[in-house]
Amino acid sequence: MEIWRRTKAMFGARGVPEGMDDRVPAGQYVTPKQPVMNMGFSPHLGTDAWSLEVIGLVENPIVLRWADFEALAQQQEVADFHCVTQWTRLNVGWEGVPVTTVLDIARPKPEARHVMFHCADGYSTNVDLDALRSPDVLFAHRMDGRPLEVGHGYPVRVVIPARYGWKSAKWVTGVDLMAEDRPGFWEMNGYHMRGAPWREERFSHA
Ligand SMILES: Nc1nc2c(c(=O)[nH]1)N[C@H]1C(S)=C(S)[C@@H](COP(=O)(O)O)O[C@H]1N2
Ligand SMILES: [Mo]
Repeated sequence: MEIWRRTKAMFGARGVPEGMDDRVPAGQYVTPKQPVMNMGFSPHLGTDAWSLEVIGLVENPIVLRWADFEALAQQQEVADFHCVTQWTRLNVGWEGVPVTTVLDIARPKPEARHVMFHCADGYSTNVDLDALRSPDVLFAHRMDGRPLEVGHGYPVRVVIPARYGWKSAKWVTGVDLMAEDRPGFWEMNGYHMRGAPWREERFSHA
């Protein structure tokens, strides 16, 4: 793989820069440039066409249009990104709306325990609601100081630093709150239901 060859050239055989071992989970290597990882195609979705629907087990189902979303308090953060195909990118800069802000508006019912994200490319992925309550989980619209590139999820994507990258849904348009866990696109194809990189939860063995 081309990235791996370049990484080894930069960072040595283990693919981890010096002093960064505690930032890189087992089985990962560091890549200097974030690849675009798509199931299929990159939908071209303008801010006018985009909306975010929050449905399922919520007291207040909502549809946020771009203007509503932009008006919510924004947060910036720097976080590491771990893809299950073994690349890790350190210090990715993100800006967006904390997912907790949107959940506070929609008000999950007490029986809601899991979420399915739905995306404009037909992709879906499931995440446990507790993980989404972490303050570093964002609906992001800027990456490294610029609006998201189309390939990285323009106009809005999810970012969940404590999960492998496949849970960070790009071109996100829907959030469905559920009582029971259900598999999304990759989870139906053998990926782990939770997918925590520090536990190396890559695949389910059920
Ligand atoms: N809608 C959608 N979201 C997606 C994907 C996808 O194919 N479609 N790929 C996932 C995978 S496997 C990873 S690693 C990250 C990659 O994000 P990036 O393309 O910005 O590097 O997006 C995730 N989110
Ligand atoms: Mo990935």
